[in-house]
Formats: sequence, C-alpha cells, structure tokens
Amino acid sequence: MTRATTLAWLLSLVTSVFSDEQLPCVPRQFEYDSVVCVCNATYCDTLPRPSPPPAGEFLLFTSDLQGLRLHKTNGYMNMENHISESETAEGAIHFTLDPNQEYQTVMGWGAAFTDAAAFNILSLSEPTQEMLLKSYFGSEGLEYNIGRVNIGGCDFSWRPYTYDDVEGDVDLSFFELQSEDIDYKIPLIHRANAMSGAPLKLFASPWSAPAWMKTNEDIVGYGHLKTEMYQPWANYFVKFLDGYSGYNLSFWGLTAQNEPIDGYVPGFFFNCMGWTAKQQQRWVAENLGPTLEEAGYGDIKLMILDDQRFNLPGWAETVMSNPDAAKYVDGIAVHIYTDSWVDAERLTQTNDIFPELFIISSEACEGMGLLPHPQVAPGLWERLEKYAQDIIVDMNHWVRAWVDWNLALDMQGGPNWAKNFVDAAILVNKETDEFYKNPMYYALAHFTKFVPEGAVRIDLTTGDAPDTLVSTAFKNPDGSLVVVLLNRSESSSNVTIGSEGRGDIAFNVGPRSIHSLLFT
Ligand SMILES: *[C@@H]1O[C@H](CO)[C@@H](O)[C@H](O)[C@H]1NC(C)=O
Ligand SMILES: *[C@@H]1O[C@H](CO)[C@@H](O)[C@H](O)[C@H]1NC(C)=O
Ligand SMILES: *[C@@H]1O[C@H](CO)[C@@H](O)[C@H](O)[C@H]1NC(C)=O
Ligand SMILES: *[C@H]1O[C@H](CO)[C@@H](O)[C@H](O)[C@H]1NC(C)=O
Repeated sequence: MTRATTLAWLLSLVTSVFSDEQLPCVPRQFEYDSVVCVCNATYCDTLPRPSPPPAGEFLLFTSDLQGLRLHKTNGYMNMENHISESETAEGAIHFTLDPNQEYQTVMGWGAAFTDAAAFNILSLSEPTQEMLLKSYFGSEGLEYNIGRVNIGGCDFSWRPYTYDDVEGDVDLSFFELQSEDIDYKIPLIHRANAMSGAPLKLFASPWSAPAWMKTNEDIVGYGHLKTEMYQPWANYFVKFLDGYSGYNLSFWGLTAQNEPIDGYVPGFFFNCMGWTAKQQQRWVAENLGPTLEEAGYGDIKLMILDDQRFNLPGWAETVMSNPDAAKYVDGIAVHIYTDSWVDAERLTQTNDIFPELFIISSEACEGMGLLPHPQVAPGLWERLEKYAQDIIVDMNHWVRAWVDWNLALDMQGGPNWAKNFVDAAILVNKETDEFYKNPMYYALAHFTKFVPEGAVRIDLTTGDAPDTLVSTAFKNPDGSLVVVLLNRSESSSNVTIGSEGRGDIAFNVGPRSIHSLLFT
C-alpha cells in the first residue's frame, strides 16, 4: 500500500469504529425553556441509525424539555406478562400493539430547498455547510429522502420573481432559470444527493405565475390565471423540468399550486395564485396533465390541493369527479396550519373515498407571528410538541410522508422578501459560523431515524391514555417495530406496551418528553 492508501484505510477504519458512537448535543440556552444543540465547522452532534436489538430487548430513545436529545437506554421485555407485579408498572397506562393490523406505507421525510434555505446554508463556511447538510442528509443525520423545491419565487426568496417576467411572452422564449436555482439550490441538492446515497425524491411547487398571466397583473393579492394563459402556464412547468434536467436533476413529484386558496384572499401579501377546485380540475384535465405526458413527464407524481386540510375531502372530490383530470392525479398534499382546529378525520375520510391517492403533509412551520412567542424562539420546547403531535396525528390518519418547510433560516427567520418570518428546525448564525438545532429538529429525528421509507403503520391502541399522551407505531422493512410516544403533560407516568407473544415493555414517561422505542 502507498502511504496515501494506508492513510485512507486507517481513516476508514477509524470512521467505521466510531460511526456507531453518538456524538452528544452541545447545548445552549437562549431565553426559552429548553436548549438548542450548537454545531460549527468542527463539531456537530450525530444520530447514528440504531440497529434493532435482539429479541426480548428494547432500545428507548428519549428527548425532553430538560435537555435530553435522543438519549439512549435499553431494557428487557417482561416475558411473564405479569405487568401488575412489575416494579416499573405501578398504575401504568397500557398500550396494545398489533403488528398484523397494517395501515399505510411510509414514503418518508424531508424539507424544502427554498431560496432562503439555500442562501442561509451557503452563507456559512464550507466545513460548516457540510456539517449542516450531513445533519439532514447524511447517515448520521436525519436521513431525509424527500426535498421540496419552489418553482420561481416564493415568500422565502429575497425578491418576488418568476422565470419569465417579460410582459406578454406567451411562447416563453425569455423563460430562464435564475441565479437562485443555478447558484444556490441546484448545487445544494447535488450535495444532498451525494450524501444520502440515493437521489432525493424531489417535488416542486409554484407560488405564482408571471404577473402578466394573471387577472390582477400582480404576483401577490387576489387574482387567478387568465383562461387564455392555461396552456402557457402548463408549458412553463415543462420548461422548469427541462431546465433542472439540464443540470441533471429530475423530479419525482409536482404540486399543481402552492396554497391555491391564498390567491382568493383579498390583499394576500406574498406570492400566490388563486384556484378553485373546479378550476384546478379543468386545468389538470385539459392542460397540465396532457402537456406533462406529451413532454415525457407522465411519470411524475402529480399532487393536488397543497393547502390546508379543511378543504378535504371536497377539493379532492371536485378534482377527481372528472375522469380526464383524475387519471393524471396521484396524490393529495396538505399543509399543517389549521391542524389544531380542523379534525384529522378529514384525512381518513379522504383516504376512504380515494384509497388510490396518497396523502402527504407537504409544508409545516412554527412561529407565524402569533403571540406569545416571537417568530424565532431558539430552544422553545412547545414547538417540538406541536411538530411531534402533528406527525403522530397525521400518521394515524393515513398520511405517508411529512415534509418540513425551510431547511434552514437565519436568526430573524428569513430572508423573506414579504417579511413573513418564521422559525425553522435549523437556524443559521453566519456571524459566528454556527448553526443551532432547534427542538423541532429532534421531533423529526424521533421518526426519521426509526421509521424509514417502506415502513408500514400498525395498530396501537390504548383505553386509558389521556389526550396529552399521543402515540403511533410502525413495522419496518427489516421486521423491527417502532413506537413513538409524546407526553405533553407536566407530570410523569408509567407506560406498558404489550403485544401478542412478545411480552410487555414497561418504562417511565417523564414530563414534557418524546420517546422512540425500537424492538423486534
Ligand atoms: C466548535 O464546537 C466545539 C464543540 O462545542 C468547540 O470545542 C470548538 O471550540 C468550536 N469551534 C469554534 C471555532 O468555535
Ligand atoms: C450531467 O451528467 C452528465 C453525465 O454524468 C455529465 O457529463 C454532465 O457534465 C452533467 N451536467 C451537469 C450540468 O452537471
Ligand atoms: C411508576 O412506577 C414506580 C415503580 O413502581 C413508582 O414508584 C412510581 O410512583 C410510578 N409512577 C407513576 C407516575 O405512577
Ligand atoms: C404525561 O401525560 C399524562 C397525561 O397527562 C400524564 O397523566 C402523565 O402523568 C404524563 N405521562 C404520561 C405518559 O401521560
């Protein structure tokens, strides 16, 4: 061996020896109730994918308000099934797992490569950028397999552009990808793909057509596509896909429009375009569907809605009522912003009516300027609780993938040309060349590290858990089982999880905590 190959071999040995080791969180407390984990050019906490333990044992990973982050412990199942005599099970809340009762197959997890996210990541030094990308796409990070991309400008852009702002250019001869794509998002997506081993499932969403295609001649505000622009707007999608394909990036999916309702809200303040379900039906049937197919993009998964769940099942019923539209539609995308007051039963109803369509949660964030907390609140635990609760409830109602909003925002919650600042799982501080993993990042970790694409949700029931204790369960492709439990209450309690022929798992659930259990 040459010295160089010996060195490479030694390095790979060292890496393989230490790759199972979980590098701990370096905590920092801002003025909120829990901590962020600090990463820089030379250090970042890691999350190695746990191997399932032998039969009769379980692994338990806990994060809590007090500062635990995926803290690993293990235990043995109580094979006697005499739970009432178990030391740890006094007054326990009992859950019953039925791995034979299967529901939907998981498609995965991800976030959006917005202009803002790409700008923030690239504002760090090269080694810190690598740490951040690894935190999402590497084997020791969240292992995201899905990425969303904005088609042209969105609010998380530094200017409200489209790819063809030349008035009346119906042939799209001036259509051009912009610096936001070429210098920011595309290079980052390639780096993410290289880290994740397999190309990400990318899906793209438009916020607004060029102003000249719209009734209000503006990118913001109340307005919709002029009827005579239905075909040019479908051609615009093909130009976008061709453009990215020129940079060797292909898309797995598309949503027909980001938040179509926004464009029917008078005075709406960031990039939007209004569609009713009836208009979307007509456009998909007569323009988008056939145009994608003719251009060789017929395999791209087309998703409708991409807006709040209160529109379901009605939106899907309207679009799908026309077979010429229905034949092009593969899925339904929902955003989380009304989830705390609109029942998730709407998702189950929708799945019951259209079992052939998949449902994904395509956008989520916290901190939309609502009191009592500001938009960016580093370390605020309640935002983990909101994310985890939303994921659990969604998964229990047939959602197959959950996609976060911006991969990274700055300390102000931007950049956002419309000043619609919000919080993010990772905040970037370019002054100090650091980034901070918010509790929301770990909410995602409790799912992504344990429940890969291809896992199936299974039945988990409880007669006596309070509302503040929510849970869901999965069976993985390798046969291992996962239960995720979130306790939003201030008190702790004992929990047992039993399943036929497997013995009971007993453990204590502390106040304000989340747990992922892995066993075979
Ligand atoms: C990076 O973080 C590590 C761990 O906290 C720390 O020891 C090191 O000094 C930091 N490096 C810089 C340049 O701040
Ligand atoms: C795309 O991939 C091909 C084949 O690997 C390569 O030759 C070409 O340079 C790539 N193009 C870009 C823009 O990356
Ligand atoms: C959990 O079980 C332990 C051991 O039996 C007991 O001391 C403790 O009080 C129980 N905790 C709760 C909240 O019931
Ligand atoms: C947290 O939630 C429940 C519900 O309030 C509470 O009674 C319990 O003591 C805490 N632990 C668990 C698991 O619920």
